[in-house]
Amino acid sequence: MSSGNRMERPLRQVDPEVAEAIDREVNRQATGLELIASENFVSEAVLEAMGSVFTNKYAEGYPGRRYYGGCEFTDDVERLAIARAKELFGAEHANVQAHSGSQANQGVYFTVLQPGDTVLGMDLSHGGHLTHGHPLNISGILYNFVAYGVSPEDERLDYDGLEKLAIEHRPKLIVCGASAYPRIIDFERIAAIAAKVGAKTMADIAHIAGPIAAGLHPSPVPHCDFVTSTTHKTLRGPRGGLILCKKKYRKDLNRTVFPGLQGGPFVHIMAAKAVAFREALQPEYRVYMQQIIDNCRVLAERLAGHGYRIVSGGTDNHMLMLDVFSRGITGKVAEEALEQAAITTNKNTIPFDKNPPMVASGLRIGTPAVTTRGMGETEMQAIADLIARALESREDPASLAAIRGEVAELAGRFPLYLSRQAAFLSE
Ligand code: DSN
Repeated sequence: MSSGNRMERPLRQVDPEVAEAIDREVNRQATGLELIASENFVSEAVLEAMGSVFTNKYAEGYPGRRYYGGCEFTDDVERLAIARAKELFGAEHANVQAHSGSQANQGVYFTVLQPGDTVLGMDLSHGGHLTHGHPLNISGILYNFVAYGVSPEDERLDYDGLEKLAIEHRPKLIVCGASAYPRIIDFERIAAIAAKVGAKTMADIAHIAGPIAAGLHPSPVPHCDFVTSTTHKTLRGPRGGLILCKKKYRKDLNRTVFPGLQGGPFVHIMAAKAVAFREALQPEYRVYMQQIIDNCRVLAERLAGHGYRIVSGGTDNHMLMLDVFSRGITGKVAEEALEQAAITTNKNTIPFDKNPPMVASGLRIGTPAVTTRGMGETEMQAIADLIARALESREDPASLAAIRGEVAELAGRFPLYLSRQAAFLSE
């Protein structure tokens, strides 16, 4: 067999097992309700760029200064991604090479911190992120993170408490941003606290990058030294990281990402980031962002109507935190029951949780993915009703199976990746 033939055989022939797993995943995504707040469905254009021949290319370095030949088209896509990221967020500099959000955060830490330095970060159990100082993460292992959190009264960020901790500990860096916090974050106020104590600031906007890009959440870019993000959540791009910063940090930051932390960039992913940023620059994207926020508010109100406590009393963004333990159900049991009904969520600790993280008292629920499918407020009410029924029926497999059928019917009215489903459905 010639190498040409080998190259052109379809996945289904080369590796039927992986092909089948992909088919089944296409089907799972299409027939269920995806409510994980950090997930979304990318466009065919983003998928095409990710699956392009740029995956073959080594390109250590930055546009115009590479350690490999043949980088002229790589330079084109990286320059496009950088220019679009800067335009989208009004940033002075963008590094689009970070492989992930975690590496984007490390990129900032390694640029401005020395091991042992003191940093303030939001408590993971109050909605922060693993990479903001958890003792088992490299951030918590290398640096002396001190946690701030939300106030017990209203479950909103306790800015006065944060300021007290900043004055007491004189951190070198204040990290803000969250992965399970449904309210507006006052980045300007946090930057003012940092300025008072001579700390630098890093805002991790992985979750709310979309609302910020659309002007629907105050931006940290004018106020913070560094802004990090993933590109695959509300931004609806490929799985990857992004770092924005002031011009004065450009050289140090770029040197930290490469050669400090990473080798060759994922050129196919940078190409897909460029496509996603272009999509996010279109007027329709702002409409989409407004809809995920509106949808989330409706979902929260309807779930509250079913007797569930919503952490902090509501939501300002794309996610809500549902206190299922207020109805005697653990997050773990709730997640598993909903999964049987093809409603995908994740258990999550809520502030001052009495249950451990693998059990948890809450569910984190987000609307980016279902909104991408075109669902609106009517569907959110139906989804809240389905969630409430599934939780009521958590010990009744037959009822959960019936709800699963209703979920498939609802999902079927908002088709997803139709051309990719064909192979599976024709079997
Ligand atoms: N795992 C992501 C999330 O679900 O929020 C954050 O890294």
